[in-house]
Amino acid sequence: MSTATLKVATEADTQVEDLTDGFHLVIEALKLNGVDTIYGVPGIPITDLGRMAQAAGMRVISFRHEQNAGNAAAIAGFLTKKPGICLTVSAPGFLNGLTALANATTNCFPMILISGSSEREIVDLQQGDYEEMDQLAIAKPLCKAAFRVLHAADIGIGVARAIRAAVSGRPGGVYLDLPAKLFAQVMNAEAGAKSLVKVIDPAPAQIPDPAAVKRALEVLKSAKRPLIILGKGAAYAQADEAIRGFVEKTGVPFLPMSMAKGLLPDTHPQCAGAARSTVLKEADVVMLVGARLNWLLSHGKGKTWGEPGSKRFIQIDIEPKEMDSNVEIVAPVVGDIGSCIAALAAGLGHDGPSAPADWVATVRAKREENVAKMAPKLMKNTAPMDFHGALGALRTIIKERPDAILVNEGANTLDLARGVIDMYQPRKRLDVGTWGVMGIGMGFAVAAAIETGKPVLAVEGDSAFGFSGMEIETICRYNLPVCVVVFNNNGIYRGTDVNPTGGSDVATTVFVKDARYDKMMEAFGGVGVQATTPDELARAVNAAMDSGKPTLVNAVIDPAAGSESGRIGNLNPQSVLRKK
Ligand code: ADP
Ligand code: TPW
Ligand code: MG
Repeated sequence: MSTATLKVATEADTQVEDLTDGFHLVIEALKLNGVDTIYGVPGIPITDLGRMAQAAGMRVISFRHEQNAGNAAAIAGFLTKKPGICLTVSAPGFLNGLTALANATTNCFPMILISGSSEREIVDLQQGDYEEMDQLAIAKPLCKAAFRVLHAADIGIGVARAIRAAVSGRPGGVYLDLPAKLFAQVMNAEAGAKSLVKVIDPAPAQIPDPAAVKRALEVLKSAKRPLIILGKGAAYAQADEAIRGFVEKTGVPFLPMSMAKGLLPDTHPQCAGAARSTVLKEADVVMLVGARLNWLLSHGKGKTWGEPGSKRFIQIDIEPKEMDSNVEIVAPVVGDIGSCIAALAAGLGHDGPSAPADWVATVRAKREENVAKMAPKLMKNTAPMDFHGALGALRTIIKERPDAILVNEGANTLDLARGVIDMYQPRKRLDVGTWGVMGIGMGFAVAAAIETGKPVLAVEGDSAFGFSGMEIETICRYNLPVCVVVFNNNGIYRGTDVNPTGGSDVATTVFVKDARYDKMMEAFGGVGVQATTPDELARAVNAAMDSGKPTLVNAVIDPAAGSESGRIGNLNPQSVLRKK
């Protein structure tokens, strides 16, 4: 604590006391728990906290908007299993970070939003303090846990509780409220050091009940058409070898959810990604591994799932309340995925594969048929490009560079890239997640580069990019190996809609025609490229990945190529009065 102490002479210089303060205690508490990076935006009352954290050897990454810093922290949590830290100022900065905190909680990503706040006495009497807001109360319903520290001596406990809350059980977002006064509070340095807590075993293993494991294996073995669905919880768990071993030992076809792609390669013989509708409709036993039966899986019922009553579900999840959330789960296995998969694998014994050969063959045939159907679309070398032609080029790049991280958002740009670009390694695909939220792009890209040191390819719809586009300055400032490809179709879903009144305002989904997003990157010293064909696109992206220079490629996409809301247009409510 040498940099964090202040010597104060008392009683006519006869005694000297070492002091510390709230600023230093917060930094030491985080460092003690292995936090080495903070994502945030400076300002009153946390400017000096950021400065001092940097001086103390932490990486402090300043963003242009708190939502992007929050998204960076959230995905850092997903990638590392340690809580990502986002640091913001009071009320408006806090609110800007809150969307990311809520999104992290929804996606089960561990993060801690630390916000400075105003004087409690003034806030609670609503006397109009600088950036006055009852932040703790507002954060509470949007995160897993929310804490406020009022005394410097409690900083260690506050940080420890925040870390445990974020990563134990089902991971999620935590809010930590630090009022301005706390930072300047002074206390004895030795007592301060003793008050800090190094969290032991922050995410304890949760071992499943052997009876639950046995029940699950019996259901799986009784299946005629079994299917394993891997979700992002399985990717988060970092039990990669165990999961792969289990899936291969059973021989059961597997379907990866978007961010679980690459846990086993999409080109694996058991991968049913290209036979999605067939396996969902026809499977008789479905084992969910870290995936929820939410809207992304049509709630486990309806047309997608074939005949009513035709399925039995096994679910592995750390959250007991998740079971039976949408349909009956006949074999719930509650525990952490690493422990559950280990127990299931041990229980399999030497019985060999449980997947009947005719089912495996059906799935494989469907998959090969669909892959063959798509192949010619990916080879089109036209200008302007359509989505498939452009994505065909990017698919080859990820195949050749499987350790690159793919960030992806948009509507058509998202849904089509998910299907076209095969992933080969775990936790390499980062996207809009459970909410389908736009705006994660540049925050995710920055954190992916910082946390992994790997090259990042961010494939962005032109609308999606706009939500966080200013952070390309951040990418240039920290000289990160990020290549952004903007799929520029002049708008949201399409660039061809017209104002039905014939008035001078353009249609609600249409942007400036032929915008040059590449010029934005040049403004900050990065590389900007305009690409009108898949060949040009491939050349530009390969050059960016080789050089590691911040790059933005404006990929010119046919404005008429997209469809409304990508693949989820069916979720749009329909007005009976709307004229077609
Ligand atoms: P996807 O969107 O990929 O289908 P979801 O976000 O819906 O995935 O589901 C992830 C699930 O994984 C959540 O229900 C969460 O509780 C669970 N989960 C997260 N981490 C673990 C873990 N380490 N062990 C077990 N379950 C986990
Ligand atoms: C925070 C609604 C879903 S997808 C999208 C919007 C605005 C943009 C689609 O256009 P884009 O992609 O990115 O150009 P493409 O290839 O189809 O043209 N606000 C938030 N989240 C969401 N999901 C929306 C709005 C939306
Ligand atoms: Mg678009």
